[in-house]
Amino acid sequence: MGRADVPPAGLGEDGRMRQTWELRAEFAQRLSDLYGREVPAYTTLVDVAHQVNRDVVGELGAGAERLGSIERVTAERHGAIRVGTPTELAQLARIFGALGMYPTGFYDLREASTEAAVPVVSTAFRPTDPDELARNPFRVFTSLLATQDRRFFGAELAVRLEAFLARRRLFGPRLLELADLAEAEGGLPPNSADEFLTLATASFALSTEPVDRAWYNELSQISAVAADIGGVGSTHINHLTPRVLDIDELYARMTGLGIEMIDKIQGPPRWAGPDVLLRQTSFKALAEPRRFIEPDGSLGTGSLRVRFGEVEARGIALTRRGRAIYEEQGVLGLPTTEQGLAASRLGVFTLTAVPDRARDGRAPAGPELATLLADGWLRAEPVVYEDFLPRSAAGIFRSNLTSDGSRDAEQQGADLDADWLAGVLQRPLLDPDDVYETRATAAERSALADLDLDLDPRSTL
Ligand code: OOG
Ligand code: NI
Repeated sequence: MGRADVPPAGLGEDGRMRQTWELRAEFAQRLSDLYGREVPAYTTLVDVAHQVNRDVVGELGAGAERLGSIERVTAERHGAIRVGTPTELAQLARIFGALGMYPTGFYDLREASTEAAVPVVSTAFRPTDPDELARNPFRVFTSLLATQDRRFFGAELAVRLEAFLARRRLFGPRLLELADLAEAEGGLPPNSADEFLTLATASFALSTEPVDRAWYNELSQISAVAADIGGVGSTHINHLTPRVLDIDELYARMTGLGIEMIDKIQGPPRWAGPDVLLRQTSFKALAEPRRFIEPDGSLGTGSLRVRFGEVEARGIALTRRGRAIYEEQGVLGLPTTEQGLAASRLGVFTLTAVPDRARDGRAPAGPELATLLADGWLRAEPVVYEDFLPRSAAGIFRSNLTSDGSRDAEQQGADLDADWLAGVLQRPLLDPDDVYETRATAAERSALADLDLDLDPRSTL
């Protein structure tokens, strides 16, 4: 047998390269299986979410799929992961890079929560290309502990905390090597894909290593989030969030099943207009058995409540102007129809020219968007909000903390901004508004070209 007949080493049956999106979809599935085994109530939440979605589709038909096909919505999840050091976050960025998920958005939860101590800054790793989102929109809200912020961690404690974190290794060299390869090649051959996904999934499993009780408690005094991140030797998936089409109904059904939910649904309230941005709620963190090393050195048992079951409903993305109105006036400052959101450029939409509209010899009066929409020259498809809301995120963190922790307002906070985070990540940190604007503007330009019109210079979002 000549060399050419020998199958390349390490390839499986079909030898077909697993593409980036397939790795992402498979990773999301494996994480979901893992988390379902670890937190059985998650499985209940997913079941109830799917029932609600089926009912909404039954009631509304195709209208229920206005913001994504039922297949996409059913498979859709976001995860939440928390890490302790810039090195850990940069490594995580390589793993997510292999899955086609790029850091998007800067969320400073230290500032978003005035009541509770939430000493983290966060980003979301997610696909940004519309086709990639359609294939699998898996995203992970990822938080980094701000050990350098003296309002939370005094200098002496910060030294011990940073030393503790520097000793642990969350992601091994083989995992990172495969991640880099997958990102460079746009995928992996099946055997390597399997190895990569196995190692990646395992690094987010809850560890059975005993927790140092005194150390964990010391950090808990400052913030339960600090203890969850810096009090243990590994990371884990905190929650995995399914998407539901009617979150009020889901909240009621979960409560009806006797499952204790947090006080409220975060984000915009239910209203008469179209769903916008993001609404979230969760069941309360459950006690999970853990082993401890007691202060006297003996091995003990106990439990920790850190993992909760979040669920979300996604709506239409808002433009910068739309978002500013929402921040000032809430949803009641927004138009109550999709057409109104599109025509006012407060919501993000992709425009398409209506085919054959010009057949009767008429031409559009001009490039004015509201008129083109009203006269039926253009059709507007809503763009779903793929990101997070800092106040909701802080609210979700907070409603699952057993205490508000403490912070010393006399101390100087650390200046951690989006540029700083990009430096930590060692890759560009995308701005969600830019991502939406690029997509909407490209669609608008091409729709107008189809009508022999130029982009309206006022069309910037
Ligand atoms: C993240 C909390 C925020 C969201 O979806 O906004 C969050 C965490 O608990 O690590 O999950
Ligand atoms: Ni979440």
